[in-house]
Amino acid sequence: MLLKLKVTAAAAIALSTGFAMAQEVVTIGHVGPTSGAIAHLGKDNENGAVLAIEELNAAGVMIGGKKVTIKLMAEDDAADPKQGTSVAQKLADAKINGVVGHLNSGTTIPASRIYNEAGIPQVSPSATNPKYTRQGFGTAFRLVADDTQLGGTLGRYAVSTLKGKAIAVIDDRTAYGQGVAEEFSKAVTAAGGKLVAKEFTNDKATDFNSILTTIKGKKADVVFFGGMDAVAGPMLRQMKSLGINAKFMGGDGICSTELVKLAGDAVTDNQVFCAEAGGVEGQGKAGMEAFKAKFKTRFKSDVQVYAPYVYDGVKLMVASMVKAGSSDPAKYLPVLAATKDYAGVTGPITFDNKGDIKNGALTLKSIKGGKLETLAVIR
Ligand code: ABU
Repeated sequence: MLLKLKVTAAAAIALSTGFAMAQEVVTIGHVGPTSGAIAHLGKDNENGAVLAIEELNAAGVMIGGKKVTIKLMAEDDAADPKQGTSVAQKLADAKINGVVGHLNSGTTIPASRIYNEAGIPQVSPSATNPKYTRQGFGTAFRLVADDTQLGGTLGRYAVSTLKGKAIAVIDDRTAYGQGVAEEFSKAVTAAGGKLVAKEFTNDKATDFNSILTTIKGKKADVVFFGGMDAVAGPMLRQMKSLGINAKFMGGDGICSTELVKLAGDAVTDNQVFCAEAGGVEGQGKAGMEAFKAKFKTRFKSDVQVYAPYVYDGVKLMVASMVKAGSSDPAKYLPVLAATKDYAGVTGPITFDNKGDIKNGALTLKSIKGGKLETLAVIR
């Protein structure tokens, strides 16, 4: 009876001081495509946020002298720009304290205007189209290298290292796919390489016979695809059916654990090359391996690509609130912007004046022995 009375009294206090209680919950939004063809990547990112928040709450977070609980508000944008802006508005209306996301450039860029207008800090763990941080929004931050760096490095690699003589380019017409393919093409031309075909598809396509037949006719020895793993996998299978033995390259969108499964036995060792838009070297490798092991124990699945960047994004955002002594976006935003040498599992994080990571790395990988193997970390 006494216990019941105590609980009821606590509930009454909570109700009567609803505003004060609400101040003790800090809400971080996460948005990615948790439905559709790249749901595996969206879920991977979301799990990065879940893990960070579980650890923060377990350790206990004090902001401005008060213990707070961090809450995740996770939304699905289905990699669709319209759905992306709709969920961004939902998060802005809910007055979240910050957002980590979205996954795709095509959703991140339009959503960034909504967060900027609402004054909500946004950290993208994976959107690589340069435009995201070139809109003059003080609320937009990126934890990875951009398509200029990705496409440029891969273009030079195609000519100088793979010795491609006839290079074909395909893109999926998304903000990411088209952007990275353009940067790749520019770098190929600048390195003295020859582009023999420029084709396009879309991010939901499953039949590539027509464009691959054209590419076969041009005797391409390197095929670059600007797009995501869900399209690249079937494309590789159809290349094999058509007898195209060219090297296959792509950016971070194809550089996933899932691509290895999707391509299966359609690829040979050292045929597929891709680059993650980040990477760790030296002592940083042990921290990344520990993160991957922890992630596997918690979610019973391997990291796809960007879960560690989401994890860092959430922890960095909360660390900025702690340092500012406030979860009010207007108060912690300048602290977040001034981030210098934050020790993330993805490496040291310092932002430049656009909100881009300074001195971001790329990790060049190739499929070998049924796994993605690291060839080099490039800065
Ligand atoms: N960076 C590859 C996947 C996300 C995007 O930029 O669309």
